[in-house]
This record gives sequence, structure tokens and C-alpha cells, in this order.
Amino acid sequence: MDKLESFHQDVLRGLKDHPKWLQPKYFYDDNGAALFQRIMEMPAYYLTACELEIFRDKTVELAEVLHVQQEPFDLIELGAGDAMKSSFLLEHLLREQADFTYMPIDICGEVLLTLRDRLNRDLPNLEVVPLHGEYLDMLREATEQSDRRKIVLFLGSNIGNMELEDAHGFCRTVNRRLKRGDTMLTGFDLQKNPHTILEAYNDKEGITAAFNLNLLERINRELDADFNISAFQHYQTYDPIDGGCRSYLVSGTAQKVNIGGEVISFEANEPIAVEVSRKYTPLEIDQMAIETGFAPLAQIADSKNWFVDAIWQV
Ligand code: AVJ
Repeated sequence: MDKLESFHQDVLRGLKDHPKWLQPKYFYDDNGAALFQRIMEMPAYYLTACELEIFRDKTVELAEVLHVQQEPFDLIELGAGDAMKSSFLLEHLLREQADFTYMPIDICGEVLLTLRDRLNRDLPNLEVVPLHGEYLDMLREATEQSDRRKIVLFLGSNIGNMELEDAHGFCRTVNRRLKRGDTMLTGFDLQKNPHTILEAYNDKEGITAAFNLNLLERINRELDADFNISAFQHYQTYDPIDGGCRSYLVSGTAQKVNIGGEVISFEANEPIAVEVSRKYTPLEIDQMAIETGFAPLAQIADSKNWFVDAIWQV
């Protein structure tokens, strides 16, 4: 099944369900990736600055816990994007003359091409093998390409897009693909003042709203649909008890939407669940490691203690 076909099926499956849902991985067409870049530049979206600080100020500590001095390895980054954070680690590894290949994985082909060009220009000694596709498919490719030691980076709280059980399932799958001694570093956004969290996903300029609404525009464009986009509103919640920060697109009016010949009905004020961005406690993070077959080695936090990069070993 090709990419457009599975997009079509996933969209219809979600919109025929009650309540309706769409998967956040489909945000990232070229437009969506550009809007996400703008989100990362918003002061209210603190996640990027926190993790950038960790990678900038604690590079040596990260490198030590990841055991980069042992034999040659592949450094695989799930959802590499612009790799601004990991670049601090890449530069450090090059300075230390570590023997490694950088394998950035991303679902957006345009983003990967831009990244490869930038790295070839800025870090000409770095060996880069970009992998275009979904995390687990591309991780399989990377593990089949060579049996060198693996270090997996999964930054930016991308894991937050999974419900708790799905995150556990995902880590278990990654664990099975890896070998004893391999390490994984995952960025987790921590539970904090609920206002701070809500504001990161509910900016007044409407950038987050535009990012979410772009998903409907993408469906109109690629799947021959006729969503009346202006009828939909972005609605964000954060539940400080379960750590779920959730976004919805709410249809302001009753409407029928034609998606490539199939008709989906919306009632007035009916929501589509589009994204969860889960916030964790340090205890939940260690528990996730242990329950999915890893040994937790360290949690490295920013100076505000808002975000941690957790390092686990198989
Ligand atoms: C890229 C999944 C980490 O959930 O914080 C940002 C995406 N959505 N603003 C997040 C996002 C709305 C982001 N991740």
C-alpha cells in the first residue's frame, strides 16, 4: 500500500469512529513542518529551548553516559527535524574523533534533504545516512544495514505524542531491535505548572491553531476533500492529574464533508481528537525503562527542571 493510500485509510478510519480522531504524524507535510519550525521559535513553546540547553551545556555528560568511547557505532535519530539540538553532540563526537555514522530518520522528505545539505556544509567530516520514513520501519533498516553498536536518539518529547500504553509498546519494540549494550536517549517533557504547559500549546498568535488546521488542509489537498476549514476551531486542554495535554479541532457548525467520494457528517461542536502531548514525572520515566527491558542510566535535566533527557541501556 502506498503512502497516499494509507493516509486515506487512516483518515477515514479515524473520522468514522466515535469520537472522531486523526493521527498527529500526518501534521508534517512541507507546510506542517514549516509551521512546526515557527512553533519552536515561540518563547511560550519552552520545550525546544530547554532541550537545547541540555545538549549545549551538558554535552560531555550526555556523551559519557551514552558510552560513545566504545567501538564504532551508528547514531540513529528518530524524527531528526533540523537536528539543532543533536548538532551539539555531533560536533563533540567529531572533536573526540569518535568512529560513527549519523542516521537521521524523518517522515518529511523535504526536512531530511535540508538537513543533509546543512550537515554536509557545516560538518563536512560527518558521515550522514538519511532515512526517509516512519520511525520503526527506518529503525529496522538501520539495524539491518549494519551490526555496529547503536545509539538511538528520540528527542523533543516526540514520545509525548503516544498514550502511555503505546509509549510502552513502542519502547519494547525499540528494545527488541537493539542489542545488549546499545543505548537510547529519549526527551521527556516534565509535569509542571499547568498554565505554563497550556500556554505552550495555545498561543494567541494562532500558530498552533494553524499547525493543527493544516492537517485538514492537507486532507483537502491530498485526498480530494472539501472541509470548510474556517468552520473549525483549535481547542487545547491540559489535565494536571494524568499529564495529558490534548488538542482538538471542533466543528463550529453541522456540516457534511466529502472525502474522495465518502461523506462524513459533523454535528455542531463535534470535536476531532488530533494530538496528545503527554507530560511525565521522573518516576514514570524510570518505570517505563524498566517495564520495557531497559536499565535507566541517567536523567539529565535543564536548569529549570522542566525537561529531561533520559538515557537507558539494553
Ligand atoms: C513535535 C510532538 C514534540 O507535542 O509538543 C507542538 C508537536 N504540537 N505544538 C509536541 C506540537 C503542538 C510537538 N512534538
